[in-house]
Amino acid sequence: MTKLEGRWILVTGASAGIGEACSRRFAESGANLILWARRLDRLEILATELRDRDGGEVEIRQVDVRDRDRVIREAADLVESGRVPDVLLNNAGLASGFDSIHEGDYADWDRMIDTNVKGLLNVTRELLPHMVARGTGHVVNIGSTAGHQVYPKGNVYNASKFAVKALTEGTNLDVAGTKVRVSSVDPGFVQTEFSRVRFHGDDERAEGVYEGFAPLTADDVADCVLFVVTRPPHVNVFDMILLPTAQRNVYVLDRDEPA
Ligand code: NDP
Ligand code: 8X3
Repeated sequence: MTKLEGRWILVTGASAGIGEACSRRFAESGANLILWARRLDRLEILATELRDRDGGEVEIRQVDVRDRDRVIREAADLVESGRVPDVLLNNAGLASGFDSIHEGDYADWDRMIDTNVKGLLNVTRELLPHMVARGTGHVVNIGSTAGHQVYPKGNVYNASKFAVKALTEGTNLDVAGTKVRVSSVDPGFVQTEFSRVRFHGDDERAEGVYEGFAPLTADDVADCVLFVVTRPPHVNVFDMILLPTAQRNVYVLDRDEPA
C-alpha cells in the first residue's frame, strides 16, 4: 500500500464537489495538500477546516486552470520550493449548456474545451516533467462515463471527456520507462454543483437530474480515488468506472427505483 502521510497532493477544482471530497479524504490520510480553484473564499474555509482537523499542511491558490501563464507561475513555485506533487489530481472541469450541436453556444464550447482539455493539459505539462525527472509520481485524471459513451446533447462535453480518456492513455504511454503512474477515475451521475453549472445556475432543473434515483455522492468518488492512489507502487488502477446502481449506461436510468 502507498501511504499518503507527509506526501504532497495537488487537487485542481478543490472548492466544491468531487475535488473537495477528495481533498478531505487525502487530508484524513495524512497528506499535505495544494488546493487550486477560482473561488478562493471556498478554499480558505476548507483549508482552515482541514488544517484544524488533520494537522497537515494545506496551501491554497486561486488558479484558473485555463490561465496558462498563471499555471506556469504556480507550478514553477512548487518546483522551486521542492514540492513537486506526489499525486496530481486533475479534477477541475465542467459541463456548460445542454444543446444540440446545431444550436450550441460558442462560449459554452470554449469554456468546456478550455477547462476540461486545455486546462488539464496546462497543469500536466508543467508538473509531469518533474515527476518524470524524479522517476515517480501519480497523475489521476477525473474523466467520466461521458468519455466512454455519448448521449443526446452531450456533444462537446462528451468530446472533452473522450479527450481526457485519450490523454490518460497517451500520457501513460509517454511516461514508459519511469515509475510514474497515470490513472483515470470515470464516474456516472454524481450529485454536486455540476448540473447547476451546466444549466447556468438553474437550480430547479439541476435538481431534476437527480430525482427518482440515488446518484453517486462526491464522497463515493473520493473513496475510489483514495483507493487508486494508495495501491502499492507496482499496481496502477488504469481506469475505474463507477456508476450509481440505477444507472445502467450513460443514458439508461432506473428512476423511481424501489428503496
Ligand atoms: P462541481 O461543479 O461541484 O466542481 C467543479 C470544480 O471544478 C469546482 O471546484 C470548480 O471550482 C472547479 N473548476 C471549474 N472550472 C475551473 C477552472 N477553470 N479552473 C480551476 N478550477 C475550476 O463539479 P464536480 O465535482 O461534479 O466536477 C468535478 C469533475 O468531475 C469535473 O471534471 C467533471 O467533469 C467530473 N465529473 C462529474 C460528474 C458528475 O456527475 N458530477 C460525473 C463524471 C465526471 P471554482 O468554480 O471555484 O473554480
Ligand atoms: C458527468 C456525467 O452523464 O452527466 O460527467 O455527463 S454526465
